Amino acid sequence: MSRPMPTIVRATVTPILISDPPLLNVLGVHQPYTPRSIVEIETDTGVVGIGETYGDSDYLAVARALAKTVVGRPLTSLNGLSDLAYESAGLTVEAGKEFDPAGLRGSRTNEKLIRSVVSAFEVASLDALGVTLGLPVHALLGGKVRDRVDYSGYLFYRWAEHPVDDAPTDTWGAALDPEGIVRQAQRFADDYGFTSFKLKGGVYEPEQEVAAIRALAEAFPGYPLRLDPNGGWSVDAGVRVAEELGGLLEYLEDPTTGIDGMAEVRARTGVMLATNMCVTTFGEIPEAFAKDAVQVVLSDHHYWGGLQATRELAALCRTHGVALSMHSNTHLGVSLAAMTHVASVIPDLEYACDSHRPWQTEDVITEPHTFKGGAIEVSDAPGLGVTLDRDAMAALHERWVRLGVRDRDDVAAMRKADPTWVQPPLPRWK
Ligand code: GKR
Ligand code: MG
Repeated sequence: MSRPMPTIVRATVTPILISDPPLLNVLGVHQPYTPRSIVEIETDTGVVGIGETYGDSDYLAVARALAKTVVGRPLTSLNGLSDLAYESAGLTVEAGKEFDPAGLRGSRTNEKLIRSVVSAFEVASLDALGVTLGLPVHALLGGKVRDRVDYSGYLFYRWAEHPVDDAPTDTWGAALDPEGIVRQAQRFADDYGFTSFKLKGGVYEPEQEVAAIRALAEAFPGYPLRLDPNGGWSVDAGVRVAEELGGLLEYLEDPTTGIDGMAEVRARTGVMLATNMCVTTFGEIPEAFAKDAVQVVLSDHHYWGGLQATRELAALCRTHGVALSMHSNTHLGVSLAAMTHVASVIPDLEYACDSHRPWQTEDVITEPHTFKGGAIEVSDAPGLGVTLDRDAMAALHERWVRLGVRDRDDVAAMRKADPTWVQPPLPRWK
């Protein structure tokens, strides 16, 4: 006799603000606090699952609308979540197709917005389902093929402190030149055991960032290295860097914007190119793959629509001989747990995934993950294997209420240090 499906009796979305260091990128600098959303799904059997996603106002509005409409649905109705999200938010796929070339996450479309929100509801549902069945999330996705998932140390040019009062502080100090970047990498290697590094670029003239990569290669011989200016270079600058660094880089990430620009850098240099900007939705795949614009897709399970969608993406990539790895944005342990589960089930994951998590000093789970040997162990506990720390979440929510920061805005944050700062038009560096 089949058992009744658990039904969703409550869904809540809690916006939080998490502290963030002054990390620099092509647009500006991270704010002292950045928004995230925590989703909880409770079943009629009293099980609560959790998910996490972007927390900016447009995401939050869609998440709140979806939270109202999932109540009463079977926990396992995951394939209908996307249609429900469009309907409850009053959005359509066709509308909102705008390309924001300066956005660090590529196109901003309704589809991506919806998928990013759905991802947190899908993860929360899988967490609840796993707890109900006594199975880890990776088992619900077909089972892990590895026990540990490798992450790469994510290096940033940064200031020692935010240029505003009452901002969070940390002990990392400034990193504004090759020596500073090598020092940062050394601490990452010592504290977390990372054995590959990615440098966020687009901050200085490409030649200066080339010098930082050379310094890393010298300090960490044989370590895979990556450089990501978030589309901040012209095609010619991308070609120049690729030619100068070719042999030292595992891959070059989004040297320039757009499929055609990426395809040209690839055609002129043969260097491996990765992206979390020019291919961020399924619709962008056919043209990008046909033009050989991308050799590694950096999936972000949030904006691809969840863990099942990430597996679909992995299958598509495999079919076309394109590799898959993972992108990251500022996030906490719920997202890291979800990333680790899905990364554990993808057979051909050849590249260490990105994670901002080492930069975060706060979390909403009771036992934040620790990177050992640069990796996170895949949990076999039921569900995601993490427990929500309600007091911590309440404190971060209270901060969201009190400070009124609703969106991440790296340009506005930079203006606090330089009142003349405006969003740099891309390419920032020719
Ligand atoms: O955190 O500044 C940052 C990054 O630039 C982030 O926003 C990007 O989305 O990490 C991301 C990337 O790989 O492009
Ligand atoms: Mg990137």
